Amino acid sequence: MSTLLVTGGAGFIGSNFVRHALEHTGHDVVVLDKLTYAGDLASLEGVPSDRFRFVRGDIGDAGLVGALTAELDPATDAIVHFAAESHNDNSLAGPRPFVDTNILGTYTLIEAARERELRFHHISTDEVYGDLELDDPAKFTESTAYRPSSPYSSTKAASDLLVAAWVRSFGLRATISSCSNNYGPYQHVEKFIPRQITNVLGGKRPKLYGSGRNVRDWIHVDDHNSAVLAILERGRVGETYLIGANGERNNLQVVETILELLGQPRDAYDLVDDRPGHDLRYAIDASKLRTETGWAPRYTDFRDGLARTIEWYRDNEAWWGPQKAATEARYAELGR
Ligand code: NAD
Ligand code: TDX
Repeated sequence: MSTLLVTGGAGFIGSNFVRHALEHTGHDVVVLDKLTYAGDLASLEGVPSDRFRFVRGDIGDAGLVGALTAELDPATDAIVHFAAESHNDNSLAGPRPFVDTNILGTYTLIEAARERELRFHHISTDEVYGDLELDDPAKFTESTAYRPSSPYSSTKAASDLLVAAWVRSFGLRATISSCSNNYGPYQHVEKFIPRQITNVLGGKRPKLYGSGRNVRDWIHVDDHNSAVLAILERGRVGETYLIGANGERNNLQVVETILELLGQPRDAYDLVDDRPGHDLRYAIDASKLRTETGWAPRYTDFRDGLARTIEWYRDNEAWWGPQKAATEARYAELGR
């Protein structure tokens, strides 16, 4: 491959992917991003301009998508599709943009990929499988039935089904990856870990939904992105791969670790109203990915990865500061 068309490359995972791909591969990168509230060109500052181009636009704009895919060579190039409306709380407050971007936007991209016979990689989420009981020894695998709970996860599930149908019906050369919760630099302050870190840095208390017992399977964003590259290079077309790094923790444990790393009492948090329909637990079995591609995570010590992430937010208030007040105002309206 020589050029990757990366959708959503100004968002959290996409911008980290762009840096990772430019650093670790010889690919050039073209980013297509609408720059919604979640996209920020500052997340791409300093990437080498001779191998990188930014295009502002909507993945649902068939004319623009067609013009960009016309530049790609099916023999060498690929589309890596990160763009999405990604926040569960926003999907509960206003689902429409999730339908437009996650479903119709993905449809627009796979139609363009089909026309040009381009390799396509679709970024999905473990949330398409719904949730597990807290005491269930099981984890999600590629054969777990889809059972999404929220407007966000149901639109991600719908987009996965479109991609899978385009593989079967039209021979689209696509792969899908479904990853667990990411953490790391450049994550929007609306998400759990950055919200709590920046609350504490600003002298405020972390906010835990419900009992704080819900479990997420945390993975560092660089490990997610190295897995995506492994799938692009060595994954089998038509297959889905789950990405995870055995990082299960409940939300209370994560908040206690953040407080401890920031020198605060471990109980200096508030319990707030629960999220409606709040998924209990996610857990990933990544055996297929590991066996077929040889991928392994580098950030195996969550506490260490979290400490580095805290340092990044401490050093980069100029990046997150402008979003913080508006984000907390939205949460205040929701009572969370
Ligand atoms: P994000 O919200 O930080 O970034 C999304 C990016 O997509 C933004 O730059 C935004 O401007 C752009 N975008 C939104 N709508 C667009 C449109 N219509 N056209 C073009 N660009 C548009 O999201 P993220 O956390 O980086 O997630 C990236 C992908 O990874 C998503 O597909 C998400 O479902 C998936 N995912 C995220 C996680 C996680 O923990 N964050 C875990 C698993 C999977
Ligand atoms: O202030 C908070 N307090 C709190 O207790 C926030 C923002 C969240 N939470 C809880 C809800 C979840 O149990 O923390 C957990 C993580 O919440 P989010 O960061 O909103 O992530 P989640 O809903 O688990 O979804 C994330 O992982 C899967 C991403 O946002 C999705 O894009 C991805 O698909």
